[in-house]
Amino acid sequence: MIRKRTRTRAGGGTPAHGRLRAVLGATTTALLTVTALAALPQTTAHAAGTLGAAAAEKGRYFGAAVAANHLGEAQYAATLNREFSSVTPENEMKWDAVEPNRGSFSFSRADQIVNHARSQGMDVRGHTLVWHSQLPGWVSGLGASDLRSAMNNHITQVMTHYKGEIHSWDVVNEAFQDGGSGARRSSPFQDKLGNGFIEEAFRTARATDPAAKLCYNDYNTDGVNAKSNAVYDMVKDFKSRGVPIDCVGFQSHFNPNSPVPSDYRANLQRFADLGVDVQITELDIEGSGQAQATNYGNVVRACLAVTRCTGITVWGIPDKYSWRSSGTPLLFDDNYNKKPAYDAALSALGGTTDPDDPDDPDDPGTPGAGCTATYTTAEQWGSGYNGKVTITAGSSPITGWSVDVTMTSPQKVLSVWNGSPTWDSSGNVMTVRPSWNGSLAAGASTSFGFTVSGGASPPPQVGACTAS
Ligand code: 9MR
Repeated sequence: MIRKRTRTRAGGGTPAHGRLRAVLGATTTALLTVTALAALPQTTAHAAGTLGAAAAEKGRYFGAAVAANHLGEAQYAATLNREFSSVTPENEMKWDAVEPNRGSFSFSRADQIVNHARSQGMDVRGHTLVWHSQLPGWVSGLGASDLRSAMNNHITQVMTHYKGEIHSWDVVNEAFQDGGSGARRSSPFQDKLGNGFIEEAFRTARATDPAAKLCYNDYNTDGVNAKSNAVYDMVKDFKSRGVPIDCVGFQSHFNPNSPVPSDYRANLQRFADLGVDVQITELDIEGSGQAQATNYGNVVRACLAVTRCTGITVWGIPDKYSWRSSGTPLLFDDNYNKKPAYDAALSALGGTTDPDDPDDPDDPGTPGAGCTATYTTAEQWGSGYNGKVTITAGSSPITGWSVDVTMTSPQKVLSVWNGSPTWDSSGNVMTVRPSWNGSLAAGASTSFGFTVSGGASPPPQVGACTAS
């Protein structure tokens, strides 16, 4: 089972925000002791420097879709941890991932994401319980009465496993057809159970985890059109009959053929006016440069203009891992540099990049102070793997480095080469320093390796590189 929630970022308590508070505290104390300065208001002008912290100051979350197999990549984890206050498992909670065979549930990859999120104080969006896609063949083969009980059992089992851990669930995903018909999409659920399957799924979900917000989620519903009208009518009907629904997710996958609609804000608002929260759930906008940045800024401003728009999730972190990577639709480039789109989103949230933030990869910082650590799995076998961490000096030479590598029990490190490890008391965290390879010229790299037994997954968590 998953550890229960111990703290939350709701209301602005991101780690980044915590750092900001610490800085403000120190600044405030210094100013108070130098009374002649009388410059206290300056401290309040210090805007949040990350997406999560800036969104929190507006009472909202800023999330990312996350894939479990990237969590071991140091820059991926560092960017996620620094910038985002919510995660959505990109594929790991879908039906084919968690119940590949009837009644046989497999939560390990989804748990990896939830555990990571919880350890960072992030919220989790559950995605998704009932969807026609990524649906195992055994479900499509069932007759109506079996399908009904399989659907309700799936919802109950998955939501029970994550009870208390999920802030919002996409209970039903993409149940309406594209185009002008406003009809329901053909699917095993629609075809065998009829329109009532959506209502039944929401009722089962509410009975299982009454604390989770229950959302209907879809795409091409971002502006006012026949499809969004059909969803609107369904939500209105649910609200009038007391069918439990709390939120509507607008996926917001935009590209030149499907641009940000001019009535985006108005559409979000009309749903909010029905008495549900609205969330931007899978945002990505193909493009580059200033045009892309302007679109991102407009989407963020639309959410902020709607009181019940409670948060935004982007569908991935760096462009290279996007489902539409060729369209470079995300906020970070392949090397995790912030794009103009990032700056536009942050600035629309009221934040600004802190010029002195040492965690900011765009901040040149103190010359010579830096190094980065990048993890890859070099070999893998049934019960273990060889890991490799590459250390690269920043723009100036370094004479030493250190990196924390954390294994998941019962995994154990059997040997380390090209690095000297020391261990914490749990035996799970090793701090690796150079053996012979501490001195690196500016931009030069070295690597160390290690053999792990006790499980081929999950990969280790590799912390930030500290240079000396
Ligand atoms: O990003 C997901 C991609 O990795 C999967 O291959 C794909 C399979 O259908 O699903 C993608 O995520 C989808 C999301 O779950 C629902 N809305 C559309 C998203 C993009 O296809």
